[in-house]
Amino acid sequence: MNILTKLVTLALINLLLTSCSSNNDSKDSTAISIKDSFVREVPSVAMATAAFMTLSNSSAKDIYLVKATSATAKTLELHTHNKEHGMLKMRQVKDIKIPAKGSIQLKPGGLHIMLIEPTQDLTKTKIVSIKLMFKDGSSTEINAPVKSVKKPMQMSAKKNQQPAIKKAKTLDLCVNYSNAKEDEQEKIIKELNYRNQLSEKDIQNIKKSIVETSNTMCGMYMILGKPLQEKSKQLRPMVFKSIHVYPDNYYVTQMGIVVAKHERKEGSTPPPLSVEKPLVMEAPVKFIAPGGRPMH
Ligand SMILES: [Cu+2]
Repeated sequence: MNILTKLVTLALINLLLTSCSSNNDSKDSTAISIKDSFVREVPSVAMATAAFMTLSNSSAKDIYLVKATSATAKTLELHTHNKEHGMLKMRQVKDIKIPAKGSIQLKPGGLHIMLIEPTQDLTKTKIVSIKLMFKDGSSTEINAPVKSVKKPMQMSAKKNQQPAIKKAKTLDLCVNYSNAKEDEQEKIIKELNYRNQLSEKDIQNIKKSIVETSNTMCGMYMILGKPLQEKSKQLRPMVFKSIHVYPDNYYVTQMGIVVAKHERKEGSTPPPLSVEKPLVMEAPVKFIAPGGRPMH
């Protein structure tokens, strides 16, 4: 080998090394970060389980997960769920795209990594190592904890739909109704009905957006929103009256039912909460008592 060939060889090696290291920076695996990974715990007789996680891509190009391997199962496949004839069915996919500057969630009922024929008892294994391979040949390894996912996904999906409304305080449901979306509003009416909060008049008037006597206070809130001001007073045992001030009207409720509506104009005062005492009338007949004194 003469000096020239030696130099050329060295230069080539150098070039290879530098191009390798610059490649390193743009490797798919370095742009990917993974969080919340777990493998579903299954009984030792189960033929398969699945791994879930969130993959984030910090680079400006789409990255494709193309393959996964693990010592914990014979075969690993990339899967998704499709709805067919109203049923969720699993399908193998050739890759999973992690969008540029974005992320993708592998979750029960959606995309997942299927671990077919586990080689270990997953009720005893705590951590599963999975190697994820990307389109450019780079790879990364994750350690996913084994977690028991007790509820079937359909049940948990159903449970997740309603709890906000089921748990909400009645007053909040009444007050928030007017700002809710249309499909939410239907659910709120259903829930308030279930709690026996609404009168028949409410159901009619909510659609008409008017408040009349025999609407409930809840119905009034649903139609008009929260009042500008409220004043309540217990008049006597079991009689509780309130005045609700709205821009155009005062509404008086008694025991939670609208009993009166007064126009609110410049200079008007709210109606009194208690009815004035009846005037003492003069007795219609004057007579002389046995003692001789006039009575009335
Ligand atoms: Cu699957």
